[in-house]
Amino acid sequence: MKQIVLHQWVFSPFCTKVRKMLDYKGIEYTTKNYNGFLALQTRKLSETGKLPVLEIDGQLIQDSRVIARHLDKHFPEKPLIPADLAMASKAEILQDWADESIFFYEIFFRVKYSKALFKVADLLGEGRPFYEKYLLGPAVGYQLGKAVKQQGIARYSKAMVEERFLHLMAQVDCQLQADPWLAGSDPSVADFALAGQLIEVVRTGHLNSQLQQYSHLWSWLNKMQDMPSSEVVS
Ligand SMILES: N[C@@H](CCC(=O)N[C@@H](CS)C(=O)NCC(=O)O)C(=O)O
Repeated sequence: MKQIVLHQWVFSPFCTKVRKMLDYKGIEYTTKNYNGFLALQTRKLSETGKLPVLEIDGQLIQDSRVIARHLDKHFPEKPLIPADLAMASKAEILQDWADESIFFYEIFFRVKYSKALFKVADLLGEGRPFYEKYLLGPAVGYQLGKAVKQQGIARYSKAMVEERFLHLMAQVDCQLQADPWLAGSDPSVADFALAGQLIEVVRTGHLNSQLQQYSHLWSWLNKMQDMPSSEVVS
């Protein structure tokens, strides 16, 4: 059997996306967390230093999209990219939207709500000497703040960003009223990419009561969250 290790941060939407894809396919894996100062070691895993990185029998694969394609090639059951070409293109376009646009809403909410930032600092400090979270928490907040400023979303007010985000979620709710999954009759990269982001927005917490009103979206997200895990915990 292949030895599969997911190098991750539990609060990274892209790492959640990969965990869920592995779970969906029923592929057994272990995880390695890079909390606290261990984050410095991610530079050795890939040229960007970003996570997730999936290690399969010693081979390191970076980027959740490349990982999805690799998984489909080597574990073809339950494809993440639909076989139907029209559905495959829809899935890939929605994946890109979730990864490159919704991601910035998710970061915005984290940065603008101090409770959300404290939650991330707590998760970042798990299993590490207590002072690491106090040193790294503000650094992460600063980096994320810089990212949303550069991308542009941080120039808008909280109220405006929330309204835009909820408007988009209403559109997704309409889609999910018509079809159970975002692209085709089964979960695809579109579902995993969006769920990865939204699970973190839900962790942030301040929009949960509004999100719950989108009943199709909310029950779809619950299905994604409740997917049985195939992680092997030693
Ligand atoms: N396109 C990448 C994005 C990965 C990504 O941005 N990961 C973030 C964590 S959410 C990261 O590693 N940030 C640390 C850094 O940029 O140094 C993917 O899909 O895997």
